[in-house]
Amino acid sequence: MQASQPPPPFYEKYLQDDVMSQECKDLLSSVPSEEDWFPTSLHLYQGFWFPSWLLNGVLACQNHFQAHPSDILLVTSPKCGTSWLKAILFSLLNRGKYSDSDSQQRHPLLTQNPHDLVPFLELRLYLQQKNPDLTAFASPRLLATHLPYSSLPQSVRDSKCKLVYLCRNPKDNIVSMWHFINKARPEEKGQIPLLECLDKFCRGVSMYGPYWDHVLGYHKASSEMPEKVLFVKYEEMKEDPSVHVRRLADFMGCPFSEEELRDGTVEGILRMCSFDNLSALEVNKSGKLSTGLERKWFFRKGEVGDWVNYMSAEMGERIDGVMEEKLHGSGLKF
Ligand code: PAP
Repeated sequence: MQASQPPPPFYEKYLQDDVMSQECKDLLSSVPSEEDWFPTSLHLYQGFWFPSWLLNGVLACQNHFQAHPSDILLVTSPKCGTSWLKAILFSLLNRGKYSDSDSQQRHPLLTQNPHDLVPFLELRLYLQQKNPDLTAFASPRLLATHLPYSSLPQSVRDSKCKLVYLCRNPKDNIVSMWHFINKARPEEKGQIPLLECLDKFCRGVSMYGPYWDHVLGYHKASSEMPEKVLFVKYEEMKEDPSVHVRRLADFMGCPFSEEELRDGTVEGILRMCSFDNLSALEVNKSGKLSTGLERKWFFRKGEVGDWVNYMSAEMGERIDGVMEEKLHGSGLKF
């Protein structure tokens, strides 16, 4: 009897010759590249590193996405708490529909993963179709991206749409990414040593990296256009989530009423979106996203400071040193 073949890795379909545009193929063969962990290659495009399987989606998004002034875009580097913020932003915008106990039983987060409810642009919509029809999205459209500020589609930068940017302490970010990559890699490729991830990160070579340039781009945009870009840290959200949920609601133009503040709406949203609640739901324990990634991979620990359980003090100091040097003068600290 023949041994069954393992399923193809999730990215394989996006690398097929008939799926990739000629523009993307030309780019892939002309820009600097590095080995990635998935294991595909990373390519330096507009100053940032993108996996080969993703670049087609990035180009399609840049070429075709038309922002509306009412759009709200969540922006993160991968593994900065995207799933959590997607859940929170979705709940904030749709809270009117699920305010009583009957409608709460039908809350979409109970049966759908945050990534299904708030789709990525380049990492889903424009990865799966060159120019997807977005007319079915209700206004305001809630969408997400990992793109750096300087690589956003021109219409996003030109329009009055709003951007919520979430970043995270790089040490926890690396540890989270390392776990994720090791789950997503084909089993026969084995595990990647954490030190290898760290070495590349410190050279700026990570998905959508250099990490510091990603953060700095949005930090600057937020300082210059606070009405357009809200800059949020995962650690601050964890420390005082209700303050930040109110800040998010104000920024998105849907502030809490006095009555909502009295009747526990903020706490209800935080309970629904908590790590414990979301990670225990059947929908997040099994099955795959349409991109092919397993839903359960997006819920690991959801803690601040978990890096100490995986990195030596020296490794931590090395990252701190690089970040201090790169963020020098920006007023930004982790
Ligand atoms: P993405 O950027 O690839 O979409 P993202 O959702 O940012 O991934 O990464 C998952 C991280 O968010 C995990 O962090 P960890 O590895 O350090 O644990 C995951 O546990 C965390 N996370 C997911 N849901 C929540 C939540 N509800 N609250 C807090 N953290 C969460």
